[in-house]
Amino acid sequence: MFKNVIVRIPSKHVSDGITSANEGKPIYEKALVQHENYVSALTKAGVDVTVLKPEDEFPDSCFVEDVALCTKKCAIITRPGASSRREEAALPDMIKTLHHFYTHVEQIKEPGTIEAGDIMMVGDHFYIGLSARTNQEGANQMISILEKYGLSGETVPLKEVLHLKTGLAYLENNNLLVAGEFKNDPRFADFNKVEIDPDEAYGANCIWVNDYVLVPEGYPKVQKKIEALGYKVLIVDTSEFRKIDGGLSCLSLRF
Ligand code: CIR
Repeated sequence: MFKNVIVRIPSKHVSDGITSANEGKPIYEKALVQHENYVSALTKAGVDVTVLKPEDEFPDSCFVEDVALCTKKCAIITRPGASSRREEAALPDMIKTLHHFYTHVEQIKEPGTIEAGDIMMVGDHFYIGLSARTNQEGANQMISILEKYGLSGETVPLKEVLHLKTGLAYLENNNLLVAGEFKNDPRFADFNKVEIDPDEAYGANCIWVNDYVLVPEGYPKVQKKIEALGYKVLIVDTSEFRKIDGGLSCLSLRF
């Protein structure tokens, strides 16, 4: 069960977020409304949501998932690989909030880089994508920290997607949404794999929150597959975040 979630209100300059998508720029006012609806869906799923104030000078700062890993035992502040995002991990209100919830707060150090969108938690084990943002050194540091707390980790090289969780979502109960390059990855062979079609690949970025799964709006096949597993689905429109490569998981820390 998750009890707590941390989010950050989008920056006024969210339209300047890093992107590889060709879908135009996010509209700030619309992003704000979508973010409010996201918080409402999380609240409905029974978690307490801590809403951090906007940090206008960081266009991508609403994607708080990337700046920390929140485990059962400790929080780990990351060191983002994107240079424009590096200082997001040092924002004082985020650090203060993590210390409020955790006795143990660790930190990834130079030359390690890691963004926690590359980390998927499955119980006490953590899959860590090696991506353009997360390097081997960052993954090694993360695994050492996890092991210090009786947790474990392993790396997964990425070829196509931005972050590991762009193409994978663990929905608990051994259920794993898999898209694209992960469909035949032997590391995930023992999961109950729910394959996402290429035309709905973005829809693989869902989040499990207690009895609910939040699913992005506009992915009916993904929605049906998740409902067929017995989950209660909450649909959230993320169109503005999609324009800058963001999705449901990126917008929160859940623990
Ligand atoms: C970035 O490129 O860093 C942002 N525009 C999107 C971050 C998405 N975060 C995530 O997948 N965890």
